[in-house]
Amino acid sequence: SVALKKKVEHSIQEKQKVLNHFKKEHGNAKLGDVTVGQVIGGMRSMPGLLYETSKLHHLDGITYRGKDLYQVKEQSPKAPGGSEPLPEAALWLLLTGEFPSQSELQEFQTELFNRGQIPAEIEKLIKSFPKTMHPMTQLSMGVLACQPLSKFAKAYHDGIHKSKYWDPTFEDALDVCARVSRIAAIIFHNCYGDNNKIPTADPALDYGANFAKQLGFNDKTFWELMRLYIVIHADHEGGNVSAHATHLVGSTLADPYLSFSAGMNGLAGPLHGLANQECLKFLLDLQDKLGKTWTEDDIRQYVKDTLASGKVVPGYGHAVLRKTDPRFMCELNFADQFISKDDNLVNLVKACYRVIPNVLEATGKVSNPWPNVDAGSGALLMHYGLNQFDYYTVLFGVSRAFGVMAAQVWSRGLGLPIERPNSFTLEHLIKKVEHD
Ligand code: AMX
Repeated sequence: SVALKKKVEHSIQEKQKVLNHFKKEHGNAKLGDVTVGQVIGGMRSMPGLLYETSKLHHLDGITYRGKDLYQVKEQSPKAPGGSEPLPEAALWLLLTGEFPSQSELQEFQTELFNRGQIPAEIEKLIKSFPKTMHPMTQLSMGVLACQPLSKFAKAYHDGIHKSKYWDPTFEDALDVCARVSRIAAIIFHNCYGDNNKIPTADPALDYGANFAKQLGFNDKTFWELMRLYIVIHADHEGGNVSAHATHLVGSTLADPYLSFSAGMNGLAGPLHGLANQECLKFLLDLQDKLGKTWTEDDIRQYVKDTLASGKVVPGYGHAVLRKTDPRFMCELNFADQFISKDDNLVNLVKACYRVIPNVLEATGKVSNPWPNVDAGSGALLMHYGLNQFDYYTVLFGVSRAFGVMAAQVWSRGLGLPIERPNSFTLEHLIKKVEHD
């Protein structure tokens, strides 16, 4: 959309002025001290990244351009007759700080639909991935298969001036967001169906509905869930593994396809995006063991046994959050609004929420005993019949594209340099601390 590109260009130019002035005036200001514990402990809470699209607060949760998820849900344009926010409106918000007008939105929806087309030979390549390959591996490879289409890589090769890097990054970022749902739909049918019979996308539908339709789901409430799901998983500031991996690889001027694929490899880890698959497995195992007549005491004991066997309780805890994840609350609210009170699995999610935090707290070591986004998403998807749970992280990946790709436009727009933090061997670290 010409309007969107103009808006992004204008706000990047304005922000660049602020950044340059700020860097000149305050480049040496201190943001805090780095402790040995942080160097050894995964850089937890260490300031180290400029990331424009979203900011996580340890109690309020994620804000997209200053708006928390409840505000996003309330203020976002919706599908006709719908109540959930639209992914393409969230993408516009992440890029510009504002929601699009109705006419801007319609034009943008058409544009994303057109950008989503994948050349036949690349579709054929993605369709040839083996059924048994994990869907996240297929997602990462599917994105890489589209990399030859990168406009940034071509522009860089043709010698583009560095002040213009943001422009082909913007083009690629929108293309990646538009294409990733098509790639994901192909993967779904590669793994669980017939990839010669993928339902066609409909230009009259919005992004979330079209994605759901291509997966083979025609229930309008599921379309609403998909819209909400994509919006709430899109961005979680810059330090989480998928955003940081995308940002890090992008800082080398690797194009958005290469960077996003790297981010997806990080999302595939069980402590990050794969946790939603693990979480559903945890709930189903619990149901398997206890039947559908479980009690809260049964859950308590099951969680204690899980901890005693040296495993984490998936869906609980967070590196930054210290309260129930608002994304989990959005899922619960959706369940309350749309899902009948006799869904045993959804009721189990709710019962776990009543029981698990106390058990985790009692260990005395878990920094955050509250549920994160993954504690609820699987049960909602199961309710609508999406029970291929090794696919769930792919849904997360489709959504995450919106945040990390919008952020990459801004990283190139602000001319952020290649990342290169300092590392130590343990011997160097010990020497340094003992000498100081
Ligand atoms: N179950 C059991 N133990 C847990 C736990 C949980 N849910 N959450 C944290 N702990 C343990 C840690 O393993 C660690 O134990 P250790 O000292 O023996 O190694 C200790 O508590 C302290 O960890 P922490 O400071 O609370 O957490 P962290 O910042 O190191 O890790 C996270 C955060 C999310 C990886 C961790 O809470 C976890 O493993 N949770 C379960 C997996 C999960 O739900 N991941 C999804 C996160 C959201 C996402 O990215 N999708």
